[in-house]
Amino acid sequence: MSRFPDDFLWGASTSAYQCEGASLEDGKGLSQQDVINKQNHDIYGFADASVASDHYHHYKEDIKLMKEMGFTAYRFSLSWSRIFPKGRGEVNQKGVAFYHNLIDELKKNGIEPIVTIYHYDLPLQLVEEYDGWLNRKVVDDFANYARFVINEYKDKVKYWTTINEQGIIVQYWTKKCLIKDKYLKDDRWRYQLNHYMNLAHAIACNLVHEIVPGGLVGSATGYSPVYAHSSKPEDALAALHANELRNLYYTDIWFKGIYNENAMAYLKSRGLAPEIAEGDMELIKSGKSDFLALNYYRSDCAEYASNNENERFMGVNLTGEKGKTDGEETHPGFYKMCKNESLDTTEWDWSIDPIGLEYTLKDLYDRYRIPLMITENGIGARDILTNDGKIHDQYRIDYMKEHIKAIKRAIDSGVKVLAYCPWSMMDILSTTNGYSKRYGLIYVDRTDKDIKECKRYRKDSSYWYEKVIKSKGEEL
Ligand code: BGP
Repeated sequence: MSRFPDDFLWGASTSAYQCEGASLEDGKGLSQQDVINKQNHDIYGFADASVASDHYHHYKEDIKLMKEMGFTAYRFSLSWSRIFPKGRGEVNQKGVAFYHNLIDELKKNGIEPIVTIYHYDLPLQLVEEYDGWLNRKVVDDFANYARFVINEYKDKVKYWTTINEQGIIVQYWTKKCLIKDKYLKDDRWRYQLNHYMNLAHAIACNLVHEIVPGGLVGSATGYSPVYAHSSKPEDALAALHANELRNLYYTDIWFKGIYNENAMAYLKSRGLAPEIAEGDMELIKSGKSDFLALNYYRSDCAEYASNNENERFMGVNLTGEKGKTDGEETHPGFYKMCKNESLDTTEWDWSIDPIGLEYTLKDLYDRYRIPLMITENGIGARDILTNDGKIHDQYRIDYMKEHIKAIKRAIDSGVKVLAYCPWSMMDILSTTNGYSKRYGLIYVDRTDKDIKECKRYRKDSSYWYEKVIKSKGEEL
């Protein structure tokens, strides 16, 4: 393999509530994820977010491990309720200091911070007060929080991502947001909250450009390209529709400042379209993104759906037994998702498709001519810690190797890719499967039921990745 560019950033990702723990320590307020994960704990037995991987207390050790692996970047998120325990108003100085310390420690070790402003963890207070993302008031509170953190860390942070995975939030709104029962019957709210996020995203882009000298900003999107199930024209059209509603509905907003027309026409026909107030589209247009951050795990497949089908959103596999995903997303008369028989999957039914990453990078670059970075990519698995403290995760090495090759092929064909930050730096609390499904390069010794000491162990993949990074991608 030939080398990656010298300025290519190599690292990995995490998010605050999934790794930090210390959910009520040093003045932090509760977030909606603290509550959602407590519910998951009570219903499914998954770990809650109170300790998670205890990164709050282990951050120096974690950065030492990043340094050992040769990281030049680390993508993480700020916890809004650690900084504003009630969402706005009084600032928690200990929370502010935690992120200064974290960023300083990264920089001391030559690691570029890539900061996500929002990764699912809205302060609980804002949900209790006005239903969180379902109320337009959240946009002002987000703007206040974003202005504060951008200003606070402006001299240390160049790369900012705004909101993590709006499209995934629309699909899994009750897992990513705390939604009161009264809204659940009306799926229009999914698109309404996304509209508020579009306003928040635009505001954050403008703030980075106003406040951070040389600052670069973009959204981090959960992106799966959609293939047609067969060469039948109606399946090809279904794949086109799925790509519009699941992907371009978001990316067109960020890079063209418009809602994708065909997706919007479908939403209007089903009574699902968001209300757009006067001036909203102007604000959206004003917020220019400098790059797109991609969270790429898998591709998807769509086929024709008749008008008689029932509307439904993405299903989830809670057990890690292949084939147990509880239903496929369906939009009557538009498309429905289906299994791609030509791809293998993880135990949780996520297809494994490195070529899909090459396809995505080339497709997005063709459409928008913007630099891209990979802020998530990885395989969830049941890793085993052996008696001699090893984790033999060859499947992760295979997965990452093929995806890195795909990125290189895209770069060689002219696509501008800035960074590779796989998911995740260490084992963290999975959004849907607790600690039974692990993604980390570093093993964290705890289970859903037993927190133990959260001791860190390097997995085989971390030694392999170290060689990759140190050879700038030459030694795969
Ligand atoms: C992305 C999220 C992450 C992460 C990852 C893996 O959608 O941005 O927060 O958790 O997916 O998902 P899961 O933990 O559900 O397997």
